[in-house]
Amino acid sequence: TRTPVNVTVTGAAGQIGYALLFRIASGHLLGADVPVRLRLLEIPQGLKAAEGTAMELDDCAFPLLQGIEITDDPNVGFDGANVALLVGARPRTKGMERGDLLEANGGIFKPQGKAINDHAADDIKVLVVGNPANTNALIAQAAAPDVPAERFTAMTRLDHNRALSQLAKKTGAQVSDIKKLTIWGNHSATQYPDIFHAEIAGKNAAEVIADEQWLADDFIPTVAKRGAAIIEARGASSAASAANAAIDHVHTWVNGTAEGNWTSMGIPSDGSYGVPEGLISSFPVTTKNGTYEIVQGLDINEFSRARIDASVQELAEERDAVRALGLI
Ligand code: NAX
Repeated sequence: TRTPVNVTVTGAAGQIGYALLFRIASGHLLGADVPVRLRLLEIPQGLKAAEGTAMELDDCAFPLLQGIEITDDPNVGFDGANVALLVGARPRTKGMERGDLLEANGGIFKPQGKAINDHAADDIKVLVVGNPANTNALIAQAAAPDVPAERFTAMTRLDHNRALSQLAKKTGAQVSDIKKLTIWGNHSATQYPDIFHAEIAGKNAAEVIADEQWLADDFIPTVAKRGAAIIEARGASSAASAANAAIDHVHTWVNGTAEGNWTSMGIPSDGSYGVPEGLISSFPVTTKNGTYEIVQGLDINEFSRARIDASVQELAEERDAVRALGLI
């Protein structure tokens, strides 16, 4: 039998947490043969609801679930963590300026980064889901100098999956026929879903579509604004699809991408594709044996260049703002 993996989920009592925890416990995060121990990290007001979720987890009698611990202390929550899913964040409320939002989240992600630095297992992998995800990941990473920087990642897999689904719908293909799609940049409205290297049943997607206007006026805004459309329809923000994407992100990171395909992850830039080193930006990546690599050598056309640059510019501004606040 395999050693259990310690998985910490912050914001465990929230709606993404509720959609996420049961799938982790049933083996979808790491594999059907990997036992897990869950740590639920919440703020004091969230502890009671987290206890309720833990009761339901107990009631599922998941064979792989070897324990649940609930805490409001990051030092306890990340102790021995192998995987950390940072979901809890401070949402933007009405009238809140970006600086206020970044500062409030700094108050969450800086101490969590420090606790990860001091207490997590040596092989810790971090996925930041809570928004603004890329910059929150940067804040946590900066507070964890002893952890290799590349272990801090931000979620753009939901955007990736949304783009796959839109493309499948447009072309009548199955999502499983679509490969090599890329989300570039920030998980925000400036993100750039790129189909110029994507393949649909082996054919170049941009050539299959052959409609730049659809790309610019329909596909890109539909993917980028999907979160708002879900809120409008559901009366609440994406939860199950976000949890699913978090599962996909970590599963792919741990278990590898398929030959001839790649995925999108927000990761610290090494300067590839003109993205300033250190920014946590989304790239096309392949994964293998728990590590990832940026796909190199893609030809970036003018249409893509302008959109990647705009999103990266936004990330640089967020970085400068958190730097000015002393958060990194
Ligand atoms: P909820 O408001 O339902 O839940 C958030 C939970 O986090 C609450 O239970 C709260 O008590 C807890 N929390 C707050 N501060 C905490 C802290 N310091 N430590 C531990 N727990 C803390 O939000 P939910 O719908 O679950 O969304 C969570 C985050 O995901 C939001 O920031 C949201 O913007 C973000 N999203 C990110 C997505 C992505 O693709 N990267 C997509 C979905 C989602 O919008």
